[in-house]
Amino acid sequence: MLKRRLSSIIVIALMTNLSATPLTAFAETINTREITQESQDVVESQENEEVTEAKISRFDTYYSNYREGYDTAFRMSNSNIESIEVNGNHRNNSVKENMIDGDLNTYWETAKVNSTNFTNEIVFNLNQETELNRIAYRSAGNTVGFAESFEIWGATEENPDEFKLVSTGSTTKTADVIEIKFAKTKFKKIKFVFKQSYNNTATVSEIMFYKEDTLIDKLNSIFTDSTLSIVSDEFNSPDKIKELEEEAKNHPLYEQYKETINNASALVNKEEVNFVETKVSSFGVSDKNLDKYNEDFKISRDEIISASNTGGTSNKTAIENVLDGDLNTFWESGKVNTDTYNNEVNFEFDEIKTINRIVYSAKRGTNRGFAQEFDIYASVTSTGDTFELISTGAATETQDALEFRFEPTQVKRIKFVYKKSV
Ligand SMILES: [Ca+2]
Ligand SMILES: [Ca+2]
Repeated sequence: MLKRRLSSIIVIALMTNLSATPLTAFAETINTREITQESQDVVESQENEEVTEAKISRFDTYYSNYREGYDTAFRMSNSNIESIEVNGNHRNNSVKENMIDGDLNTYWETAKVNSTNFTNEIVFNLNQETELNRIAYRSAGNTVGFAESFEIWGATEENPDEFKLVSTGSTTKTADVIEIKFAKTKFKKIKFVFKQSYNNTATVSEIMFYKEDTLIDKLNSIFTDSTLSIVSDEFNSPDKIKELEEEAKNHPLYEQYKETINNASALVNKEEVNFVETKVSSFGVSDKNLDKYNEDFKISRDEIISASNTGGTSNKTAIENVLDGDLNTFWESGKVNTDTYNNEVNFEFDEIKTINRIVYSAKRGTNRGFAQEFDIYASVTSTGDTFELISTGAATETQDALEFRFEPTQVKRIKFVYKKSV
């Protein structure tokens, strides 16, 4: 489909603008995965062995559609829990069995609050010694009794009566299931100590034990930070990212990470952007030939998966109107450009396409809102701060459809910024 490689999109838009200001900054809001992330500082325990500071984050997997598959692969079965011991008994009907009944609404609560001479702790005795590196924990739903500061101790089959400190951690109370991650360790017994807890009581609505998942650690470190713009050295080559992708295909959470992997792959394999001044010309395709021309070269409407704009809309117009192929329908921004604000329209394609043109037309009967000066940014990813300026142009207001031409560029998302308009 060579013909489609150089395609245009039809943009029919009206913009209201009073002043012109250069674009100074652009950024996207990124959702960060972690709520907290403790440093991996290593501290020395009394036995002079390494004790890791736990990494604590919201346990997104618990809320995922793929939890069942994930648990099958990585969770220690509750059938391996021989018994649970608590040193503070239980309050009312909040019995210890509630910790592992699979129901977040039921919980264990100690009958004895923490004090200067009492610290709540729970010991899980296992049938089979098991190597674990994570505990998923949730307090009672109202966060009363949440373990704000805790210690995890372990005893092995070889020395079942000798507990050693494995990890320490602290975090802000939350009603979410959290993941507490530490260096993988063999446990015959697990002791969870409530060093400090909300309201000094101790509660657990569910506690779950997980084995090491080395792949998810890699998948969570594909990008260097939450801007999702720089691929980590470990994966920053076509071969390396391909290898990770192949490995990830068998992981229970692959569907959740697919987009992240695709975005990293797009950046790693990205062709260099050649910035040029936009070549502005009349879009010289006659009405008679337009359908055929569009069929050959235009990105079709169903290949554009989202259209959005900053600044809202006015006159009951909609951004969708710029894609409907009808010159008589238009979009108008609800906000005018100012010294600190430039209107932008954004489009996302279903996949990366190589395009070299935007076709643009103003509202019928008036040139109000015509884009006299503009910047065009492109990104190869579906999310992240990865836009690059590919072209800057200027045009004289006209009722003609104009073609804004730039170098063939790979585009997943494209952003058109009104720097100055009528
Ligand atoms: Ca429960
Ligand atoms: Ca239209």
